[in-house]
Amino acid sequence: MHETIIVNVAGEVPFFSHFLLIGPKTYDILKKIFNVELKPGEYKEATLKDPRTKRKVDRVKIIYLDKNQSDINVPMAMIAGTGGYVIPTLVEMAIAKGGARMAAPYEIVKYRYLLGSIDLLMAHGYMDMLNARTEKGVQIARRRYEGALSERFRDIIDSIRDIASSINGMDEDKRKSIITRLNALIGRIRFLYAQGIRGMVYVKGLEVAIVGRPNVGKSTLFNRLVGKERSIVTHIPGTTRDIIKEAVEIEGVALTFYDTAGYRETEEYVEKIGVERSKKMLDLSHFVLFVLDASSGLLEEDKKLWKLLKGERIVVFNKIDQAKDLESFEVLEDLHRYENVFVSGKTGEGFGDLIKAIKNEINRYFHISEDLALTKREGESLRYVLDTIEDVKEKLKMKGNEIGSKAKLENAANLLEDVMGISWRTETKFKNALSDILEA
Ligand SMILES: Nc1nc2c(ncn2[C@@H]2O[C@H](COP(=O)(O)OP(=O)(O)OP(=O)(O)O)[C@@H](O)[C@H]2O)c(=O)[nH]1
Ligand SMILES: [Mg+2]
Repeated sequence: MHETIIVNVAGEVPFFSHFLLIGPKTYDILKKIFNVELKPGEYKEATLKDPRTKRKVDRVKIIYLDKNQSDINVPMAMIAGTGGYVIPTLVEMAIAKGGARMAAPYEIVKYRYLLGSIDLLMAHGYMDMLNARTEKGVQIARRRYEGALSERFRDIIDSIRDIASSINGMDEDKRKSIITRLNALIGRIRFLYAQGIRGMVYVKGLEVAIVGRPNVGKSTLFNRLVGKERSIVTHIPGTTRDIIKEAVEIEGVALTFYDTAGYRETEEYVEKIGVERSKKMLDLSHFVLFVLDASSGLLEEDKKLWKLLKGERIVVFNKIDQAKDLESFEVLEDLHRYENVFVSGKTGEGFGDLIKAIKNEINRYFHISEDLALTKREGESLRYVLDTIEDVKEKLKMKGNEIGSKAKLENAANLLEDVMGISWRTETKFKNALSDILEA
């Protein structure tokens, strides 16, 4: 670390300011600003003066740690003050006197990574903690930050390398024993994979799109579900154009509902874009609320959209206050494989059933209590490693594949190590691994 950065720890609290100054110039900068001798590890009081008016801004408390005392091997200081003006004054002076700069929230964790005290899995856990939506989500993220996932990755890497190194001088017994070990390893990776994919839902929540043809009442239902008049409702089909989202918490899980543009074939330019976005939401959602209009009966567009749906869904018959022709819906294939609920967005009738159906969907994801989570990138890498090992297992059943198998296993181990970011550490690696968070 060659820069010196200022971290505003207390954030926006007006009557309390708490800073960290971190980096090689920490000592010099503090000496210039406060004109005091600082001894490592000692507590010191000093007066902060405005550089222009020379008037006293605040009496601050400083604790300076040299590089041996600080946990990231870089000098740092904690500075606490009470007045609101400490913030701009101190920042201004630290910049002017020593070229320090204000740090982004993720920078501490970046330095911890670059300096070797945590890996990328842990770094991601730290950021997940800041972004977690529920208590359970924080717990999972914290375990990751503390290294629980890294430990599992290391075990897997060690096992892979161990097995790879024992592939030589093969006789039948050895071949059998290696295949047994590969089987056990496959089981472990599968378990971690399944657990981690479900676990991430606790951190990030579930995404639920409300879909249906125009005018069936999607926005009306959306507003009721999120408890506010967020989306525009009119009698005109094609009212909603862009996707509108809002999060609520149900059963300790953060659900983000997406109100989408009504599905229909249209040549109207803006609406067309909206419809494309709705279609995309079908793939991104964990499940959808498919809305039908009970007052109009089934239309051609309902049928078309039904055919586009692939995943889990709750079928919501809306406008039940004016229900007419419910039989017409029976032609939808597999209609009764999914939960059917009957509601009125207008009167609120049937909403208890809808919430119950949503809770059932949530429970499908959470029937096991998870304590680890994987990001998409980590999940894909594990998946790849799993496929590789299964492939190696099949190949090793026959003679003559030993050298190739050994190399494949070694590559798989290297890939996992790369996901952890521990073979070598760069800023680019950090940014790539956390891009899902940093760019959000
Ligand atoms: N009678 C009755 N009318 C409803 C009900 N729910 C919605 N409506 C009316 O149906 C019309 C369309 O409602 P929206 O919520 O805008 O429908 P939408 O599906 O979002 O429509 P688009 O955004 O155009 O796709 C409005 O006039 C609503 O007041 C209901 O349960 N009963
Ligand atoms: Mg709408």
